[in-house]
Amino acid sequence: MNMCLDLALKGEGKTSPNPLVGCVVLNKDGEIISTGYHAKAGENHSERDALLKITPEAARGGTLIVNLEPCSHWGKTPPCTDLIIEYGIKNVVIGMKDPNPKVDGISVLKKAGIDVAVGVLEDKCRELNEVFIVNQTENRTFVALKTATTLDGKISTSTGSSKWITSEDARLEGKRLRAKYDAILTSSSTVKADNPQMQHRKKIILDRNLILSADLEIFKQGECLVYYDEKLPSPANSAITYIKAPVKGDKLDIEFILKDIYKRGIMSVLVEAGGCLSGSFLPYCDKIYNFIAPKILGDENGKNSFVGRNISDIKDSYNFHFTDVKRFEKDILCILKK
Ligand code: AOF
Ligand code: ZN
Repeated sequence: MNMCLDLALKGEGKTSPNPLVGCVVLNKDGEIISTGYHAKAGENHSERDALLKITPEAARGGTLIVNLEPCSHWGKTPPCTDLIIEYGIKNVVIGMKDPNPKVDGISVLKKAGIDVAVGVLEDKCRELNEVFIVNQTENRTFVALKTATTLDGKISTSTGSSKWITSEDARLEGKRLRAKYDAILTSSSTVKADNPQMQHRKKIILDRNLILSADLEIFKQGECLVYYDEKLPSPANSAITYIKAPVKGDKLDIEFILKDIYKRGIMSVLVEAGGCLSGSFLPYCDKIYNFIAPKILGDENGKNSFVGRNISDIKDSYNFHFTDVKRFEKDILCILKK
């Protein structure tokens, strides 16, 4: 199963809206005779990828191991259960049940007389497909947020000086994280302050008052979606997708935007912004990547990573739990989930 998870990761960043799936096939003597993975939505599922590399004779009486329940429905590709049965596989070992309601592979395999074991390394399997699980069970985009702070939770000094809080290896990891997500999201204030490139295939920019000019670095690469106040006239620029959004309080309505990006097929998003937008996204956030540098500003006027509300009781804090901590040469990365 660990091998399946490694194989599945080869598809990372390329399978959306589909899950990450890897498969290992053993012959009746327990020897590995094939492996496969899902490389891209619309292409073969991992089970089909693995089985089509071998003959039914080689696989007969063997075991198929896969991190997600094999599908039993016609989607863009035929049901994997048909092929598993046709190949005479005797045992199927599954990491987790498929949250996709169309899939009922376990019963189909059992009915065909195959021995099925479910729940092997289940926690790891669920973690690998955390985005797919949220998409399938809650019909919404998975929201992750990245921030880089000093030990006292500051993202810049009071004058906005922030280059750089963390060191290069941690910043590189921050850029690598982007590739896992369908889109990155930021605010006009971040773009205005830093004129960043933010390399990604899809970028979402919240620019309520349309203050950003189209010649900024961020617009020079990738597909850009800009959300702005619906009361303003539509800007004319064919290279950028401008989308009207309602305003709630004095901000663009985040719930509207999250629903809209899901409709547009964005299954996961990484928010990279300053304290205001990060604070507004906290209620919708599934996962936080918080890089921490061993620096302390010690200045109450320094800018905080999350702002936007007043609370007096500690019980009202947003509660996450740590799922992982990674060490870099100087900095650390804390990973938290709801
Ligand atoms: C994958 N890769 O290896 C497995 C999947 O439209 P289709 O035919 O690609 O079907 C997509 C569904 O198939 C997906 O939502 C999931 O429930 C199931 N299993 N999908 O993309 C795989 N095993
Ligand atoms: Zn399948």
